[in-house]
Amino acid sequence: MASMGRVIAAAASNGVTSPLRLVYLAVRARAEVPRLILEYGKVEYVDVSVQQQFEAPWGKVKRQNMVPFGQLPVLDVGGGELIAQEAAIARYCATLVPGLMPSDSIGQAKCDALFHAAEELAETNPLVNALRGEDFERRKKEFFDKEFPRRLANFSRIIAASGGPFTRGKSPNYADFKLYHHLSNAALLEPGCLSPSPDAGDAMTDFMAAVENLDGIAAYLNRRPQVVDVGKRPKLEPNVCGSRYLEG
Ligand SMILES: N[C@@H](CCC(=O)N[C@@H](CS)C(=O)NCC(=O)O)C(=O)O
Repeated sequence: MASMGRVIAAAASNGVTSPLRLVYLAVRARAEVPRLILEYGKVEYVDVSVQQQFEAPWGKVKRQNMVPFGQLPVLDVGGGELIAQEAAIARYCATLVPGLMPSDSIGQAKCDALFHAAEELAETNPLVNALRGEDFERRKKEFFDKEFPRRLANFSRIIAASGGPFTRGKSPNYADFKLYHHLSNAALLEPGCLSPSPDAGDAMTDFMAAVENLDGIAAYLNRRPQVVDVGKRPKLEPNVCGSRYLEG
């Protein structure tokens, strides 16, 4: 990655120079990918709760259409201008980090395809953060029996064909953080699910290690809240949205 100083990511389009504000809930789900990208890029941002951003509870924010689609996360890129939808937020964040987004449109489309293919592993979000009891067990079994193996096989093949360790070869692209997030959720649910196998070889373990060793990522992973009591009463410990609160 080219620039390693901590960057105040002005939203280039509107010239605002305040740190980005990532607004989300205390779960390890749809804000995690933008967060990983910003941490890797050393882009200045703050994690804020709904109450901190809007000075109102979620119910009111949603009812009064204070966020574009009645959903979180949203990213305040300056002066209250909001970007919604995880994919759009992640893509925007990636444009702030040298090297994560190819400059040509075909390369960009290929990264987008990887991102959206990894979205097909998004069942890991509710499984890790929300589901409980029988519902958890049933959906977990369905996911690991029907969805996970074929999707993992595709990614293993793609990584191996690229020469690895990332999905497009030697350096990471923005979709790698999406894939990493869902695979690390999967490994929380089913330890060993990424282990080397005759089908997949060691592409996935190498991929995970390569992301974890990226500058900025290891420190963030050590610092972020842990998910506890998965499948029973899942929650983050400490129960904060993001990890910046832990610093001060
Ligand atoms: N397609 C959206 C999905 C966002 C989404 O489902 N957000 C959930 C939290 S993870 C939400 O806002 N739930 C609260 C609600 O709908 O009231 C994205 O990718 O950002």
